[in-house]
Amino acid sequence: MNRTAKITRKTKETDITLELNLDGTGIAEIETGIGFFDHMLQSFAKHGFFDLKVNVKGDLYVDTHHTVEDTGIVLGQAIRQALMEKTGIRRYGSFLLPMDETLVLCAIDLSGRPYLNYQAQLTCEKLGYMDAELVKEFFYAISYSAGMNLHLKQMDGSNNHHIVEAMFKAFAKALDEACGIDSRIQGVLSTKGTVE
Ligand SMILES: [Mn+2]
Repeated sequence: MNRTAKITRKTKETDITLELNLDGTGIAEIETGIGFFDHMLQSFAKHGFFDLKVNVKGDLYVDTHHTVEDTGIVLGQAIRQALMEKTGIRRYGSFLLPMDETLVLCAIDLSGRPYLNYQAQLTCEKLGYMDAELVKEFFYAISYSAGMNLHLKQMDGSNNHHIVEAMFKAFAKALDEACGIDSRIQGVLSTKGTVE
């Protein structure tokens, strides 16, 4: 079974086409117009074993805000759509990802209820061409559009590139676990009977 989604979303600010396969191998074709963001999305696909195609034509003449935020919205929608009724999935996932001096914790509950707890101290304004403050906006957008409880916490680290890359990789690993199928689970893993 391949759990996939294809979403197109066009506004006056961005024009996005995104294809996601949760049961992929990590093949990524990313073009957002923001080099650092492409690098992060490629890391996300690779380390989560997700196949991901993203094409964004955003209003980069304004700044990088709409492009990053809207890509988060659409990626969250794709995750939600690909998971369908969430039958048989583990629902919870977590990962503690080291990258040199950096250590990042990510914990996810695909509960249907959006929540973001983001704790990181970036000390730069820009990562390449991308505004550093947009890292939080990106994860906020995903948590709300996918309906997931997402905790991302920098436990240690000083290099901003490492901290952000570790966040994307920890998120990928935790999401891969949470989306994974456990054959012991009959229906949906909830005493309430639903995680919509
Ligand atoms: Mn890197």
